[in-house]
Amino acid sequence: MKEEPPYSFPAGFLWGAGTSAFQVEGGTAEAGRGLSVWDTFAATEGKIHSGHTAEVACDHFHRNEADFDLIAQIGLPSYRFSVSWPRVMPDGRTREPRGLAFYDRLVDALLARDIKPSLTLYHWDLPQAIEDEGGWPARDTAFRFAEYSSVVQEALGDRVGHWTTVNEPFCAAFLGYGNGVHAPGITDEMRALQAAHHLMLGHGMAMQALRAGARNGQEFGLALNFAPALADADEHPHLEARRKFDGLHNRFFLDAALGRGYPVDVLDDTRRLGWTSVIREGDLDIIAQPMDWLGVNYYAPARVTPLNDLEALSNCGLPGLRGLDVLPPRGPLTSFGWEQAPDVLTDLLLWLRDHTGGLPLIVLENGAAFEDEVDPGGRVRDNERERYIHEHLHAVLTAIKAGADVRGYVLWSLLDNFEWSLGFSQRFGLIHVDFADGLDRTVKDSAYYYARVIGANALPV
Ligand code: IFM
Repeated sequence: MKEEPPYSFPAGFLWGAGTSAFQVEGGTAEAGRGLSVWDTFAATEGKIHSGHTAEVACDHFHRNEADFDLIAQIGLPSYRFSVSWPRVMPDGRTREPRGLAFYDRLVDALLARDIKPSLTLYHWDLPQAIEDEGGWPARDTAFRFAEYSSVVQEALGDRVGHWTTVNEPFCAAFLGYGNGVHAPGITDEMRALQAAHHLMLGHGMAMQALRAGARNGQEFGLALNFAPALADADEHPHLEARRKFDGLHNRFFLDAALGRGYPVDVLDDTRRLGWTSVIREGDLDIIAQPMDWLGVNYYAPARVTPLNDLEALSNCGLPGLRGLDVLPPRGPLTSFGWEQAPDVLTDLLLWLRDHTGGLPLIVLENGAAFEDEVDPGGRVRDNERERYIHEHLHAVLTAIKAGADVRGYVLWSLLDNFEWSLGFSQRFGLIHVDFADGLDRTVKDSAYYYARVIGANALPV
């Protein structure tokens, strides 16, 4: 048998770049769109860096065709985007035909350029009306989410084959309702864990609804963000700190989705908060729907250290975490202050290979923010991002060679965009957006590097 060249990716590997609706669309008051929790949060003083809001964002709502021309020009085979629930159902329940028509045109515009659409149903922009009825801590929200998923499937399922139910339930639950740095800005440990359960229930119900309406060749999965915990020493208190962080951050959502229920150690750590009464009989079976792949979002590890006082709240403010702190990251860092640790991605993919029993994996998010500038010659020489992409793709290849079934890599992000509570201060894009003047787009050098890798389906040797 002919040997594969050592630096090539498997045939059929999914390549692309992603965005999410609230971060890029703008047009927040157009075509009947309702308010989302993020509109409300961004309008609240002191919540977003420099008071930025996403009313215009990248104006992708109006400029998406031009952005898709750039995708085609760069040579990216797929585009991952999210549907804004309040755009297609302004009150979370009632269809808005103009919102659905927007995504209808968007999908057609992608297909006309031979770009494969990859759709995420929930990337955090919950309709404010649903939040007003209790939001994710309320059980009813899971039912509303499943209904919304069917509506989108009915409208776009004839042309979209690649579906993610929920993106990073960890962030929606624990940052939204736990430490309050994300919308809706609530700080309540019990509600954060209840929200987490209902997000997972919503995922399971959406999977059932999507499968019921599935067309040939459609694939469905969930995207989880992993922050592998690193301990400084191989001794009991350090390993215990690692176990606790890893349990809540990484195993909690994963084990439930895989059909193992919530990890017993995490239940033990958090039970006293009184959240488990929301888990009803049958819920865990609903959550455990078979997935076609798992979306793996990876940016950085977390270095953890034990505290002497086991009851002391953790400095990361996550619900139920006591007796450990997260240490400052170690260099090299991105402009976000995140540690660049590609080797940890290899370890994570290999751990997932074993822990999931070989479920296909897609790196659905990976990328870095740097302080990119357009030079006088009109070029963005983002060599740091180029190196970052190279090292992380090398890490993916290493995991594949060691037997991880990784089927794709989707870079975050296509465009510089609204980075949640950090506003426009963090540039993750392959394409520079001039937020100060006219929203002009400039394709960065890293995009051309990425395109060369995709074209060859291999890393340059
Ligand atoms: O911009 C976010 C994205 O919305 C979700 N995952 C992490 C990215 C970078 O912070």
